[in-house]
Amino acid sequence: MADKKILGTKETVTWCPGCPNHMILESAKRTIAKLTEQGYKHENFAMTTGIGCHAKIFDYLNISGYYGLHGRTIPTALGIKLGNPNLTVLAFAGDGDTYAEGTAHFIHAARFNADMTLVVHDNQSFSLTTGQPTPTSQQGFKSKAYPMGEVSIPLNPVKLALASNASFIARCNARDINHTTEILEKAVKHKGFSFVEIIQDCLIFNPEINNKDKMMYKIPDNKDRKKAEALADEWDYNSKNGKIPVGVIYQKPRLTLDDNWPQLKKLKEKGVGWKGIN
Ligand SMILES: Cc1ncc(C[n+]2csc(CCOP(=O)(O)OP(=O)(O)O)c2C)c(N)n1
Ligand code: SF4
Repeated sequence: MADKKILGTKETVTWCPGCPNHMILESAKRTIAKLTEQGYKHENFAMTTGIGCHAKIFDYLNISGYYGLHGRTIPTALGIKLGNPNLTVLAFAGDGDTYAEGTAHFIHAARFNADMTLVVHDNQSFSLTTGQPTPTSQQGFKSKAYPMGEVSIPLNPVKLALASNASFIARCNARDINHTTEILEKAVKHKGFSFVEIIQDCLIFNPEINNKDKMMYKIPDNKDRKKAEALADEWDYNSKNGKIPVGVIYQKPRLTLDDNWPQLKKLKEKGVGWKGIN
């Protein structure tokens, strides 16, 4: 097992004290430690990030990878997967990253069903750049960029994932480390594109939407499409009331990118990267 200690680094953590990114890091470490106990190899994990507060996780989590570009977390992860389909690839992204500049990548990664995990730290704000609204920010969100308040209706990422035929869709609460670890483990084990939307507070730039813990309730793993659509409808990223389902909202395995592409299938069967078949 990769001792949780070796999954950390010597870098000074610069997230604000109390920022739930600390908890997402802890959940990621626990997940990897648990999976290595079950036979996954520490050296076979690879990560990518975008640019943002969330992306600093690259400096604090001791696995190989690539500190990517803002909005390009997903294609970078996909590139790693195409280079060696035997790697266990985790893409850490922000909501700005994924649902603004990276929207097209999100849709197509879900369609391609590459066997990788996307972890979105959704704090409903472009936080590193001091709090402009993202596509999941609530209407009325006031910031220096929008002093009159955001007017557009937020998009619902769970609905977008369903419409894009994602084969695994989950949501969890950054502050619930045990549950997040459970969900991340299921996401990594899922064969195909797994999307985990983590609801995260930003203590500094969008405090109006913080403390949604009381609105959240855990659901049993769901495989039914109609039920998933109903669950996705329960919370629209705007309301400060109502219920927010957390857990596996939808899972339906189907052929992955590796299964559909003979060259990748061959690399998978041989357990090698491209160099290994030359
Ligand atoms: C290609 C590109 N576009 C825009 C930026 C500017 N930029 C850097 S971080 C950031 C905001 C990140 O927001 P989000 O992805 O939601 O992450 P958070 O900081 O909230 O964790 C932006 C817009 C950039 N560095 N590169
Ligand atoms: S600005 Fe917000 S998201 Fe960034 S580290 Fe601070 S609390 Fe976390």
